[in-house]
This record gives sequence, structure tokens and C-alpha cells, in this order.
Amino acid sequence: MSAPITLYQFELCPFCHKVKAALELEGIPFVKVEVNPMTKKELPELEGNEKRKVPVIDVDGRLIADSSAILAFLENEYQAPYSLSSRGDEPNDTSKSQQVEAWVDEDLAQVLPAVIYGKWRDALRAAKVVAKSSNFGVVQNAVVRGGGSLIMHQVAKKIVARRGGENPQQMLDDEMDKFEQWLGDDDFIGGSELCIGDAAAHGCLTCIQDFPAFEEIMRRPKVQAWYQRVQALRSQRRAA
Ligand SMILES: N[C@@H](CCC(=O)N[C@@H](CS)C(=O)NCC(=O)O)C(=O)O
Repeated sequence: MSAPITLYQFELCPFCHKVKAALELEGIPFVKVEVNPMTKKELPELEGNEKRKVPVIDVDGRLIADSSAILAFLENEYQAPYSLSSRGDEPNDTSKSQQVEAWVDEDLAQVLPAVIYGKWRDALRAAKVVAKSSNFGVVQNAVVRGGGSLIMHQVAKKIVARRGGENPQQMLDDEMDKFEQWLGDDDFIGGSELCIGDAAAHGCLTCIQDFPAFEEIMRRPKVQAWYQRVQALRSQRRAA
């Protein structure tokens, strides 16, 4: 059996959570390496990742960056115990899955930081979560807590400005309206079986589970039922 996959990540990165959701839903064992957001010294050098972004996975020495490329690799090239492509008689709606994954990358993953880091108190709390889940040493942890919250707050302000200067909570409500429409009365995004779109959206939302915005999203009964359905599969399939 090959070595577990290594996932280089930031604890509060929605794209990293997207990869974690897929790994768990596919039953693939993995270990996490928390990357210091200020130095990124843990992150291996990788061609085409000039900006040195996470997530990156290491599969037996092969490095892959970008959450969508990683999910495609896991689905197409990795022999995972479970698949996120339809295997049933009733084919899942692949185009909808792709549409939802693109929405997660371009909209949901952009709007969530604006909501959770928009207020100073939340930005500080987020930076504490990152520092707590890491082992960078006393000084670096303090730098991450202080500097991290400053950067996150700036990032949030930029996102809001770029997206038209609306109220972040309103932006999130609009995005979740879209998601609810895609879901309709189905169990999963593509119909009766899980797809990559479910993994992407579930992972992205898991990223903010400790923040008030998450409770707000879970007030939508259909979204909550879907979230719990996917969560149950994640827990059941997660590799030991
Ligand atoms: N398209 C990439 C986006 C990854 C991304 O933006 N990662 C952020 C963290 S959420 C990052 O590593 N930023 C570090 C930087 O830009 O210096 C993906 O889907 O993986």
C-alpha cells in the first residue's frame, strides 16, 4: 500500500477544506501539514505555483497544486475506495457538478472570507484558530495571530470592494439562494448520488463551521439537511 497523501494547507483556507472533504468522501488516508501563512516555509517548491498557494498534495513524491486539479486527479488517476462520479443507472448531472465547483471557487470561497474576516473581532478569532492548530513555535504563533488577522481583515475589505461594495452578509445570502436552487429537492447536487460539486460546497462550508455565519446558513432547512447528509458520508467513509 502506498504512503498516505500529504496535504499542505492553511487551517482556514476554503480551498484546502474542499480537498479535505473530497479525500474523506473518497476514503483516502491523508496527513495534514499546516503551512505558516507568513513564511510558507513548509510548502515544497512546485512549478506553476509561483505564488506558493495552498492546497498542495504530495502523492508518493508527485506534487499537485490547485484544489480543482487535485479533485480531478483524485477522481481520475487515484484508485480511491469511493468515487465522486456517478456509477449508478441514473447518471448524475455532471455539468451541474462542474458548475457548482466553479461557483465554489469563484464565488462562495471568495465571499466567505469577507464574512468571517470582515469584523475585527472575527478576524482576530480566525487568526487564533490558525495559530492554535499549528506548531510554529511561540514567536511565530504570535506573529501569525497578530499579522494574520491584519492580513485577513485587509483581504476581506478588498473582496468586498471588488465585488461591488455590498454588505458581506447580503452577498452570502445571495450566494446561498443560488445553492438552494441548484439543490432543489434532490439529496445531492447532481441528483441521487454524491458528486464533486457536493464535496466542493461541503468542504467550503466546513471551513467556517466555528463562525456565526455558519449558523446563519444552517437556518435554511434544505441546506442543513444536505449538509448533514454529506457529513454522515464523510464520517462513515473517512479513512482511519
Ligand atoms: N485556485 C486555487 C486557489 C488557492 C488559494 O487562493 N489559496 C490561498 C489560501 S485560501 C493561498 O494560498 N494564498 C497564499 C498567497 O496568495 O500568498 C485553488 O483552488 O486551490
